[in-house]
Amino acid sequence: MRCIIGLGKTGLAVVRFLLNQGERVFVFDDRLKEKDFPDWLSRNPLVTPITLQEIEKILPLVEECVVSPGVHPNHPVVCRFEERGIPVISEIELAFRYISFPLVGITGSCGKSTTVSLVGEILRRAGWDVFVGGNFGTPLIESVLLPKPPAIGVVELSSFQLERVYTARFSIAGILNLYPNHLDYHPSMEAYFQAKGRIFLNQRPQDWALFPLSRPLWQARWCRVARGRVIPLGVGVRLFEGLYALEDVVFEGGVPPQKILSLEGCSLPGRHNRENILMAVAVARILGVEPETIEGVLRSFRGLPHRLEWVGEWNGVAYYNDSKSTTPSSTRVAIEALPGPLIVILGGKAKLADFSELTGVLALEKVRCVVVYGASRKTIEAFLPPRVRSFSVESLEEAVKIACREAKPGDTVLLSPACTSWDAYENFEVRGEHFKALVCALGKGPFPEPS
Ligand code: UMA
Repeated sequence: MRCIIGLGKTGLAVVRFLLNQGERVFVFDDRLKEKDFPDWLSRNPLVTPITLQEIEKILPLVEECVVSPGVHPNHPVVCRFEERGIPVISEIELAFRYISFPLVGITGSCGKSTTVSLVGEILRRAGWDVFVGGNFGTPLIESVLLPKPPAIGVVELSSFQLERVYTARFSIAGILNLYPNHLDYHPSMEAYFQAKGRIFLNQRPQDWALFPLSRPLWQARWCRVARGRVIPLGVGVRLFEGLYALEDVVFEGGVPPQKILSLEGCSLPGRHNRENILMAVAVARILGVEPETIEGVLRSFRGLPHRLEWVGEWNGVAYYNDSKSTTPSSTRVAIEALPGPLIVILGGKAKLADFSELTGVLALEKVRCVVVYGASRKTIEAFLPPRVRSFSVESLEEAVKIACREAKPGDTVLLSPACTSWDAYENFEVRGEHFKALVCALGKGPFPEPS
């Protein structure tokens, strides 16, 4: 029998799948008592819930565990199964055993959801029947229960999911970047790197490995672990192979280089989005999509909610919602991406106590002022550069009011918190929606569409 650890989105999808296969399962969740489970699970005689105290009893009956990504590797239940030599796998690994279509896997610390959805859009526009999911939205295992298998799957992969991948193979695998993140889960940056690198683990020589050359720290190591054909990607540099973007033009490296397509009219801001776009273009080109189709999608793609999302413009001031940024690294990327003058709103509940990565970028001339709010505001304040004007308030509501008061026509107000939302909200989406509502109320919205 299998034991499913964690009954959130992933665990429930795994249980549903295994029941569909006629299997009996054990299920474990620390919040088993508090949770309301659907009838198909709580009343099913094939499902046996177990508690921490009951683990010893079931050990001889369990052949394999499927653990949810958010369950820490040092969780006592995970450790007990591992000590006993029982394999503990991720849902991605389980799904792969049943999947008959090729997979494109995208990972990285930032930008993977945007890239995955962009790839999905391009492939759909080109006529592919595509499944898009993974860490972004729908668990991969759900694709196995579709009435008709898709032609291809495009999956966002977190380091948590990749850590427990053993045989899953991604015909096209891309790593966008690597910044300090989830270091409460991975013991070191090296361990985080190793987990991400598992995306290339089962590639064959005919597969494709993609990564930007803009991260010189990691690039040589990606080259060493990649087993497929490597396609380097470059923004603002010429390459002899791979794909690169100079200004608004994407070239395929070679002698002479070939102009592939134009990025004019593409509304995703910032250099990091150029890397996301290049990754998506590379995947699409490998799959034979025509440049005109890619250009069409790039011109109409507006990005994802809460990721440098344009909210509106009021009195000549543009407002951006980047609530998804929960680490200093991704906030740094957001500040770098937007033109000044900028008013930056930071705060919430910090994941890390170190905000030094923001000190330099907040000292840039283009930052007019900084507003910090929420539970970790004192921690953040200690890292603000002396030059910058700053305000410290309790709530996001007050932060928005101050930002609006300080902004002059031509300025941009950016919410990019560098912290989790858990001091005041259920998740980053709720925080982002609240920010948008506050901004719209200030401007007596709704705002006009950007031209
Ligand atoms: N649980 C325990 N014990 C624990 C921890 C959790 O019993 O110690 C239980 C909880 O009570 C809950 C369940 O496990 O019932 C939650 O499992 P989970 O945290 O793995 O969450 P899921 O709902 O399964 O969602 C996961 C991903 N969450 C995480 O990786 C934390 C979702 O990514 C993903 O969309 C979903 O699977 C489908 O694949 C979210 C995320 O924040 C968006 N990801 C991180 C990120 O993007 O930075 C990696």
